[in-house]
Amino acid sequence: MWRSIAGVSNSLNGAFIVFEGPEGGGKSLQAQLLAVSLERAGHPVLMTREPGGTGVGEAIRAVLLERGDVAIAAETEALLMTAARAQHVREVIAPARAAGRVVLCDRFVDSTYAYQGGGRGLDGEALATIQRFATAGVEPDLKLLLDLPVEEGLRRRQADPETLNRIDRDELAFHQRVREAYLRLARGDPDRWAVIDALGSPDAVARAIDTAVRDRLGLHGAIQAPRAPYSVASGPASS
Ligand code: ATM
Repeated sequence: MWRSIAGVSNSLNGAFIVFEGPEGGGKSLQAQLLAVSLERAGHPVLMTREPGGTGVGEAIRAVLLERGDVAIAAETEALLMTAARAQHVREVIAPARAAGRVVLCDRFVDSTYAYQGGGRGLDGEALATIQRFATAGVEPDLKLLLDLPVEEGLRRRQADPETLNRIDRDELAFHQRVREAYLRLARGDPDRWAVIDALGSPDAVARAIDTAVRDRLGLHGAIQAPRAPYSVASGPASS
């Protein structure tokens, strides 16, 4: 299986790359663009997301995000996010990596630290304990933080009100704590995180991501550069 030894590995087989960040940074679009870029370079890719990615995970997602009518305590939210992850790791992520696919995941463990830890104020040690149980040691090789000011991210999200979920509707201060938590996490482990300025155009963000993947994973030449232009008709993605 691929391991991230910068400058040594020339294969992405089994690499696990996660997209993280506050709302409106365009994670979903950028994951799709990176998938296209990697597949053009001959790497088989699996794209997935959290909460979700499995039958039970998508059912949990619907309860967590789409049900405005049920009360969900912060602890319940953390456990449900983490329960979905336990299934996702075993049913999707670990098998795909073992088969040599590059796994691109829209959110993972750090979303729980940022939203339920930073945003909701839950204890980080308690969250870390349940993450260890859920992931059984499966860890991303590279974490891409698509960072942008919270006001701009929420403005982008609100441009598409139909897709707003329960957590999007939380107060501005909550989202600010989430962003700060992400930036702290990235500062604490700079080898694994790449902080990407998500304010730029989708093409500029995509180029920064390609560069981060090449540089951090020691894959010079593995991804075609420069990227082909992509048509992004509707502006930044909503997530
Ligand atoms: P997106 O698919 O738009 O990223 O939405 C998923 C939501 O779930 C997102 N919040 N909003 N709005 C972040 C939230 N989330 C958590 O709070 N904790 C988690 O562990 C995960 C995976 C997601």
